[in-house]
Parts: sequence; C-alpha cells; structure tokens
Amino acid sequence: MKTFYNARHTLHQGKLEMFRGALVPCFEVPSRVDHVLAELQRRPLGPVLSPQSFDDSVLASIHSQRYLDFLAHAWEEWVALDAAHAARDALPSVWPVRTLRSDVLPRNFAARMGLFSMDAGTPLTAGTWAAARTGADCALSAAQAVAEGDKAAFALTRPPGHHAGPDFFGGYCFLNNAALAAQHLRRQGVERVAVLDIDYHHGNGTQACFYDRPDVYFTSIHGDPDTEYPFYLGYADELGSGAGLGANRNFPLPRGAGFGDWREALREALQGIKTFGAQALVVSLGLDTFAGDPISGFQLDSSDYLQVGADLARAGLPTVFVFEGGYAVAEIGVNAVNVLQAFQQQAIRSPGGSAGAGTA
Ligand code: OKP
Ligand code: ZN
Repeated sequence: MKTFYNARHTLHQGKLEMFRGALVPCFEVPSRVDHVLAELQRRPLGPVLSPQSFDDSVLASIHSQRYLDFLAHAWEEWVALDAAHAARDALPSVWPVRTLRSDVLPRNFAARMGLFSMDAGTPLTAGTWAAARTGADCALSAAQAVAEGDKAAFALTRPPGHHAGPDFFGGYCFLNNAALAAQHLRRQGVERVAVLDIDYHHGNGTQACFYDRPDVYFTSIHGDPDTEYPFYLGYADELGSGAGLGANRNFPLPRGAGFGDWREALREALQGIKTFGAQALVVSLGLDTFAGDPISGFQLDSSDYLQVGADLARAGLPTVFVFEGGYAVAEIGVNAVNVLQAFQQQAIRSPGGSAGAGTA
C-alpha cells in the first residue's frame, strides 16, 4: 500500500503540556513518526509519497469556519500580543463551560483559545497550522487513492486528529484527519463509510463529527472514559442521535485489559461495521494500546499487532489507515508496520475478506 507522508510534521513540536499541575515535556514528539518512517524503509510495504494538495472545501465541511480561521492565524496573534511569546507555546487557560456563552467570539486571544479547545495539554506552536494542514492533505490523499481503487493506503502524519472536533482542538489534535478521510470518501461517491478507532483513547472528535449522520458509522475500542482521557465521551450507551441513531458504537474496556478482551471487542466492532453495510473503512491507527505505552493502560505486545492487521484485512473493505497516538517511541515503528504489513499479507491471501477465500 502507498504511504502518504507528512514531511512538515516536524514544524509542530510542542515543548510542554500541563499534567497534574506541572508543565511536563510533551509526549507527542516528532520522533514518533520518524520511527515509523524508518521501519517502512526496512520492510516492504510500498512507496512513501508526498501528499497532493487539496483545497479547503472538505476541511470546511468537517470543521467550522471560525475554528479554521482561528487555527490558521493563532500563532501570529499570539506573537503579536507580546514578542516574548515567540519563545513559548500557546496553551489555553479558560473555557466556556456550562452556563457561559460560546456563541459570542471574544476579541481577547486567551478567551478565543479556550473557546476552541478542550484541555491544557495541547500546545499550539509556530508550525502547528502548517503541520496539521499538510497532515490533512495526507489523509485526503490516502482517501483519494482508496477511492480510485487502491485496496489500502496509509496517512503517516502528526499531530494526530481524532480528539479534534468540529470546532475545538485538544488531546494533541487540531484537524480531524480520520473524519476528513471519511468525508472525502463520501464525496467521492462511497455511500456508506465506517470509521474504526483503535487508539487507546476514545475518538471523541470523530464521534462528534458524525454523531447525527446515518452515512458514516463510528466505532471505537478504548480505555473506559470513567478513568481515562478524554473522560467526557466514549461510553457504551452513546449510539448516535436522530438520523444517526444506531451508527455509533463504543467499546470501553477497563485500564489493564489484555489482547484477548481487546480482540473480542474488535470482533464485535467489525461485526457492527459489516451489519451497517460499510463499503470503505477508515482506521484511526493509534499504537498506544501497547503494553509499554507511558500514558496508556492496555497490554498488547508487538506480535499482537500482526493479528490486528490480519483481523482488519478479513473485513474485506478498502481501508484508509490514519496514524494517531502511541508514545512508546522506540517500539512504535515496529508496532505500526506490523499492523499494516499483516493487513497487506492477509489481504493478498483472502481478497474480499473472510467470506472470500475460506478458512485459516
Ligand atoms: C492523544 B491520542 C498525559 C495526560 C493525557 C491527553 C492524552 C491525549 C492522547 N500527560 N493527555 O489519543 O493518543
Ligand atoms: Zn491515544
């Protein structure tokens, strides 16, 4: 499969994030993607390509215009406030929670930054917009390749995307790459698209983008939000709303869950996708389900990711993989490419999925 690589990812390098009352070094670091790229050069997955440039129309159909305008100009506004700001990243510190207004857009920069964010762990830097915007092009290029008949494609980019909602950033995410890929597939004529989120953290942003839509099914396996970030979404009783009722399915698992329970949830999630009648699949590929992840709590090992890739291939759907989280940097290349290579090998063995080529 083709990989669309965001060479501008290094322009986004957060310095510090707020964690337990202290500013600590960011977990979401550029070397994460460097390790995946290095592994792709060691193992024969396919060509590594630069993305095509897409105009802003798909972005504006997922994110609000006032949010996109804020992101595109936030850094220059931040530095205009005080030249000393150039040396440190912008973090929000005030939010319009219940009873406060978010319809009015204040002139004050901090007030707007809070209005468009969900946590103080996601620094906005000089190169955040450039990196995120090119990342969106990677996701759209991968979706385009699949729309044109490729069996699968991979968007290798950071910052990640699945926590970013219609009009907010957070959880290290700014533009929702997986949602953009799904929306692009819809616009290219795929009538029913599924998004499967296998990052450790619930993809609250992606769920929010499609919650009331019957044409995009969202399903996620993640740490129980009762104890795990993003806390305020991702419960099993979230089934969609209005016309989208029945097109959302969450599988929260307790912190500490092992591969057996995780894989059973994957089986059920894929069953839901099949019942929905998806014609294409977008996978939010987080690798923070790994036992060695420093901020997460599942127990997958590196060889388990081979099973994950093969299980995904047996769904028999054209698939866009979008890189999300994963903070065990030394192992993230092997773990990511294990999923992708096993997917590719299984897809060759049983084209069209498990129904195609029998057993084993
Ligand atoms: C992003 B993705 C750790 C606190 C948690 C937010 C986690 C965002 C995860 N310092 N901060 O889903 O991997
Ligand atoms: Zn995550």
